Amino acid sequence: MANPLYDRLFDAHTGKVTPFLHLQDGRVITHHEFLSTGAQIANAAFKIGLKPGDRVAVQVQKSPEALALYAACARAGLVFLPLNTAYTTDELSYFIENSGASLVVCDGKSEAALTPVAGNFNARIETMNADGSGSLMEQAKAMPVDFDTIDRDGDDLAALLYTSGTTGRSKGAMLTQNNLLSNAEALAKEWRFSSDDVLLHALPIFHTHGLFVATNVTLVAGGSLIFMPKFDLDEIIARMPEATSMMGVPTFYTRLLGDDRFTKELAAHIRLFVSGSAPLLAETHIQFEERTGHRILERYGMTETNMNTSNPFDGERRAGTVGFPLPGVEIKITNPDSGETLPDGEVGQIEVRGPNVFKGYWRMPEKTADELRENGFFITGDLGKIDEDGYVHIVGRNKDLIISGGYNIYPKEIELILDEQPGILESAVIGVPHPDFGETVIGVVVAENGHSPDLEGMMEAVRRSLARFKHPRRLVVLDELPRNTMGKVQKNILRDQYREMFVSEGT
Ligand code: MCA
Ligand code: AMP
Repeated sequence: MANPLYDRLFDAHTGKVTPFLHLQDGRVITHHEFLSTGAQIANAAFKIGLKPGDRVAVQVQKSPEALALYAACARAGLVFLPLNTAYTTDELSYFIENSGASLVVCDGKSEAALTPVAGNFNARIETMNADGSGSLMEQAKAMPVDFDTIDRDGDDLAALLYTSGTTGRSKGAMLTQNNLLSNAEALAKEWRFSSDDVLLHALPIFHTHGLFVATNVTLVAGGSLIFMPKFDLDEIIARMPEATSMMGVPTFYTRLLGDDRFTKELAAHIRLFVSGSAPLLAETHIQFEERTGHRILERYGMTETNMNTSNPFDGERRAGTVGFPLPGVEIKITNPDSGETLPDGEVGQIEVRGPNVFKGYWRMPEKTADELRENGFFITGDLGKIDEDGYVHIVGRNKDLIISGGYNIYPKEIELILDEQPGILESAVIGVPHPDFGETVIGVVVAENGHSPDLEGMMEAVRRSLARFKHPRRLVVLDELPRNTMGKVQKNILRDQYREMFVSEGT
């Protein structure tokens, strides 16, 4: 037996004193040091009483220790459940309950608020702060730097990542060791990653992009990361000359283009810029090439599937497309009503099958059956077409989803809160174009007869429940919502009506 994910991503670097993490303060952590910390955390987790298969819910700032916790989970057969640092206690409560997590690791600042929540669901709580201090590392530091790696099958769960849904309830996507490993290997090969690569890492490590794409690809190739706590334009510009590659959401690239210090010379050492998580405007792609001579490589993925398609490393990186299916991945375009495959060139729903596709939603067999067909094809909810040269184009969404700065926001979650407010009859939450975030959220509300809505009170209710990035940037009051003859709210009409609201604004 073995542990495919740990063996390939981490254990392959045992004993290497080559740099793995270059930190902002100039410190360098070698592969060996990183793996030793991971082993200590794995020992501490078992001492606490965790067993293989247990879920570990993690809401901590980005730090080398946080990444070592991911390595520890892979090694100890624990299921890593990373959570956005912006989530509120209400949101976390749901994830802890639904996942049945045995351990919650949080920042020391959230400990007081989360202790009762963890207690309600019989989870233990430990802390990990941005500087690596906290109760978990205190225990880990007293532990041996060796750990007998737990045997795992490729089909065993490695991670549980929550993704919101159109009904407003989040679902835990079950990702196996093979899902993650097959994708990391395919991407590293397609994008020609090697041990010489130094990746500028400014993405958060609680989502697929920063954790499984940027980190796993670098690990599988034996390269290193310039590991930044967050996207900070000055820091990115300062460190870019040391890097060979960068991955980001489109906002990263539009922010760079907005700064005159970002020049061809600054980007000269980089061999590859990758964009994903949200559509990259063709205009950004073109401007980027004019400024730097680089063509950004755009790829397409999802939490449930890791990466599905990529523009070619060699060959034409076509603006406005997401390239070709990755090796081993099949894509088909189907009629959303009948499920029948459509000919190339026609627009339909994108379905995907391959070793990257998740195992299903945690403890939600009906939701899994709705989206994952018995023949293995996953219905992505994205609308697209395949052109005559085989490039996949995403042309829209068959799901009510807003993507702001690379974060997904499901309107239903916000509408449920707005609808509950006193004097509100109904609401519709929509995404409108935004120069910095790509799209941003606005809420359209209709008051009950005779009421004048308390907009500040409504925003306060949203703030209490939901992460900041989900908050509507504006609330608009209408007498009624536009509806079609079937009575369905026509969000497209609202989107058209308000599409100019933010176009000339900065951030
Ligand atoms: C921060 N804020 C946001 C966002 N980020 N609001 C809306 N959308 C956002 N994405 C809030 C802040 O809390 C702040 O609130 C205000 O907006 C302005 O913050 P600012 O300082 O400008 O933002 P920032 O801290 O610089 O963050 C922007 C960011 C960040 C760098 C674009 O959001 C980011 O790193 N995004 C990456 C997301 C990502 O990794 N997505 C991958 C998901 P206040 O008004 O209170 O100050 S994985 C995925 O989608 C699939 C699998 C895939 O294909 O990759
Ligand atoms: P998530 O559920 O956070 O994993 O987000 C997945 C969604 O992000 C996909 O279903 C797409 O709608 C969107 N997405 C990811 N990459 C791209 C891209 N390159 N272009 C357009 N949309 C994308």
